[in-house]
Formats: sequence, structure tokens, C-alpha cells
Amino acid sequence: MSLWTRLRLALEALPPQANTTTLQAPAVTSRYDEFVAVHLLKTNDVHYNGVFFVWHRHFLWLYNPDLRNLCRYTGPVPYWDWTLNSDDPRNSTVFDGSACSLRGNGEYYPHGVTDLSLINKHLIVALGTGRGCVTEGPFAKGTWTGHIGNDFNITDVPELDDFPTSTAWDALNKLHTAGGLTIGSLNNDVYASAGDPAIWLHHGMVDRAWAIWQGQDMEARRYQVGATRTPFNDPPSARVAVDEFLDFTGLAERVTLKDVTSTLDGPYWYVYE
Ligand SMILES: [Cu+2]
Repeated sequence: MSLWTRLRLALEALPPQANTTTLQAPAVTSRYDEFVAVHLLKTNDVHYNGVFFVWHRHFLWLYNPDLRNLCRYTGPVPYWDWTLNSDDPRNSTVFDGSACSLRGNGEYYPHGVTDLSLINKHLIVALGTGRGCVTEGPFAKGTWTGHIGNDFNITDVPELDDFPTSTAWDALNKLHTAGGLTIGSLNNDVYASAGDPAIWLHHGMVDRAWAIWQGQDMEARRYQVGATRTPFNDPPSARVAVDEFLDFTGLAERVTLKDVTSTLDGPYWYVYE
């Protein structure tokens, strides 16, 4: 089992740390649940819109102080590099079922296509190859109470081609969506997706791709968040402003967008390899 996975399990074992009344989620029973609850509560405000990348950058960053302070982790933050095994992600070291992976594919469980609601859009996700219990890796059946495995299906999200314009924001957002739907199962549900520990590895890569794109022309791209306030710009709304507040529902202090757009400024100071 990888050290990172061990730490993820440790957070599941820790009691909630935030004020659950503030979190509006009194049913949470662990520190990890708090992250899942905040992501769920904020889903309609922070996906497929202009705060998507920056809100998730900060959300990811909030997870890491926990690993360092509560779990005394001192190593680097891993990410799932989609580019290495994009033709068959089951061969990725993240998902190959080996001892240091997150898990293998789920057992095949007979199911139809997934008719998915993405906030205000519908999407049909083709049949995957798993969906059943996790049988390999640290979350395998018998060692963990959540058993929904991957449902791998390489996804190119053609139904989302009606983004407002063809921009870098669109391209990055499609990579995010394609990666999540390729994993399938819980990741098919944008609201509940933080319940799958794969989200941290997937979103690490989303953030890395955004940081690489920003770094190619930081002066021009630092504040190019690329979209409006409403998901899919439906109904049409104004583009997000640099002084927009990002809210984390009691998990952490609000921050302004302009303070968290660079990985080498504000609270962060990190680089990706
Ligand atoms: Cu999200």
C-alpha cells in the first residue's frame, strides 16, 4: 500500500475537525467526510464555470495541510499523469491493482449506460468494464467498507462539445471531464465524486495541466479563468472577476480568486515535476 493511500485511510479514521453546523452537513463522521460534504454542497457553484480551476486548486491544497499536520506526511503530492497510459488507464501504476496502486478495475457488474446529469446538462456515458467490487489494492473487498470499483471506459465527452467557445478553458475542462468519466462509477457523479480517493490524483493532474498552461505565459494567463459565473454559461452571466470570493462552507476561510491563481504566490509556493 502506498504511503499516500495509508494517509488517506488515516483521514477517514480521524473525527471531523470543522464545525459541522457551519458545514451544513451534520451527518459527517470523519475528517475525510468533511471534504466530501463541502465538495457536494458547493458543486453547483464551482463546476463548469469560471471558478472551477481556481476553486479546485484551493480545495486540493486544503487537503494537504491535513496530511502534513494531522498525519505527519512530509512527501510530495502525487498526481495521476493521464498522458502515460491514456490508451489503457488500467495499466497505469495508479490503477493496475498492484500493492502500491490505488486499486484495480472493479469486478464486472452487469449494468447499462449511465444517464448522467451534469448540473444542467445530460450526458450518456457508454458501458464500462467494471462497476462491481474492488478486488485488488488497499481498498479491496474485505479491508474497506466502500466497494464500488472503477468502471473504466475511455471517454472523449463528445456530448460536451457545446461549451461556449473553443478555448484553453474548454480544452482543460474536457480533459477533466474525460478523466473523471474514464474512471467512472462514483466519478460519474459530479456531486459525490470527492468520495472517491481517485479525485485527488485526478485533480492533481488537472491542476498540473492548468499550471503548465499558465506557466507558458504567466503574465498574460495568470488571471485567465476563461468563463462566466454560471455553469456552461446557462443562463448567460458575467465573466468572473479577479476579486470574486471562493467559499469552502466552513472547511476554511474564504479566499479571493486573484490570491490563488498562481502556484508560486499567495498561500502556495509549489511546483509540479
Ligand atoms: Cu469538483
